[in-house]
Amino acid sequence: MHVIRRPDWALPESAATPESVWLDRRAILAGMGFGAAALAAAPARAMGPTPPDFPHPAPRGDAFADAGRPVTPEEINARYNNFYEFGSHKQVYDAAQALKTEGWTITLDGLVEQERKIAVDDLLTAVPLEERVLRHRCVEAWSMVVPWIGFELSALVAEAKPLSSAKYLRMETFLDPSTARGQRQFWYPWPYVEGLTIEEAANPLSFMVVGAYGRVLHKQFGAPIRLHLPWKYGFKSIKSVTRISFVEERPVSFWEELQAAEYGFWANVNPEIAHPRWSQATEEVLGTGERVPTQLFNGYGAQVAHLYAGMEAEGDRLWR
Ligand SMILES: Nc1nc2c(c(=O)[nH]1)N[C@H]1C(S)=C(S)[C@@H](COP(=O)(O)O)O[C@H]1N2
Ligand SMILES: [Mo]
Repeated sequence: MHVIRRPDWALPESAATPESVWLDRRAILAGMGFGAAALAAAPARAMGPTPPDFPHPAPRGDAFADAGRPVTPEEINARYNNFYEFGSHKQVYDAAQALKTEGWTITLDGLVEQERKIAVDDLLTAVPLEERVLRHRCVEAWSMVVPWIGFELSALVAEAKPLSSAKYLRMETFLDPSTARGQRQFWYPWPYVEGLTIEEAANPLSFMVVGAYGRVLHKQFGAPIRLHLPWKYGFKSIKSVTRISFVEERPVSFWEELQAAEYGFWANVNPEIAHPRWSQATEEVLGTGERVPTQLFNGYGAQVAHLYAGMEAEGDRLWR
């Protein structure tokens, strides 16, 4: 994610060139005779502690058993994350281990019958859990495939009992600069915020994630609970959610606040609408060195395209 509003001197070099850092490292490894396979086979040394096996049954749903592409190896995925709370670069797995996830709660407030706090541990015994193998497309033009464990966001909305006046969900990540060093970078508008419409939240594809690769969610993936919206650019999939507010006005997200012309509210994946500074036509498949064509709605149009029917007036804003 590039942010150009602040002066160059304020930008750590790693934040200015996240993609080139990755590509260079890969090129160097390839040149040395280590391809993706060698990376995948590398010991889990730098992955951080391996989380325990997921403690509840979560059957793999037929509809999401196969993403049409191989699953990204866990060791690669767990060492390549966007989690700005722990640094504006990809290698945050170590720093993210500081996150304390025990006793985590989510506040449900705003336009709801009654404001409440719900413990994630309680939630897990109240909702139907399943495993879904899903494609994820970052706005930076790389992608991955992850076997997530989670439940439909609609189940959480049902717990919240929103009023009919609620039009949007505003979601927030924790705020704790003492454990998340990235939050001491004062020029970012912490805490991380994202949002979606009530209709989007009701769509069965909107998924709350609590596990991955058969385990409790790795901290660097946004433990203990994060969102995954597979048809939108990755920044919409907010991590480590602590609060969901039901609101009438469209929320302004973290990235929109920083750079509205580049990162908007809808951010639906579309290969034909370029980011202002790069093409979105293709994507690098994480860990393989392969580039593949990007698909409209990241290939999930059959499930979600109807949500945007008649919204042509939004123009390019639907796609970034
Ligand atoms: N709170 C929070 N959520 C976040 C981010 C972040 O920096 N902070 N990064 C986003 C971006 S840009 C992407 S691509 C995905 C990355 O998820 P992953 O690290 O599990 O691959 O998380 C999204 N959610
Ligand atoms: Mo992203």
